[in-house]
Amino acid sequence: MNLFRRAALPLACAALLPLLAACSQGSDTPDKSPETTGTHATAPGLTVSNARVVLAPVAGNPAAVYFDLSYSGASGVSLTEVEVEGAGMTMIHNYIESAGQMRMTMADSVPLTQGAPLAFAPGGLHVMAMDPAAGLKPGGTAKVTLTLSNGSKVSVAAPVRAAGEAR
Ligand SMILES: [Cu+2]
Repeated sequence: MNLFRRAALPLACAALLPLLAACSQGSDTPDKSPETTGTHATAPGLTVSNARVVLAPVAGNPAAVYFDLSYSGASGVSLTEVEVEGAGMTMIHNYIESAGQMRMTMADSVPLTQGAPLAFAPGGLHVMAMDPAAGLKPGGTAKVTLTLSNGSKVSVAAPVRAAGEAR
């Protein structure tokens, strides 16, 4: 992703969904440092890594969930749900470019393709978790469970970060 898009995306998101503060935070570069890597786990063909939950600046506002996926399983499988223990309803969001503008959209499911890693990251695919409980605190961990269209599930322990921390 080039610098222009990285800088522009949070603005577009903030304009569209002003209440979803998790979308409107800064445009810092995703953190790849090893100490922030989420617990690795595998389902048939699916590897989840670098999972993290980023809280909103205002307590109780939606949190954002990011992770990296790689897939080597059967074709025709998609990611259909991501649950966060201690939070309410979740939604998978993405950004699409429409008439030269980036818009945040709902993604009901995300197809998994062999050999095509997917990054859920700021400015792109992400999960929003409504109503995070007070028990989700920076420095803690949250159980994040991914469900695939074939019924398999994988859970990872994702570090919880404050709004201002590296995402
Ligand atoms: Cu969003």
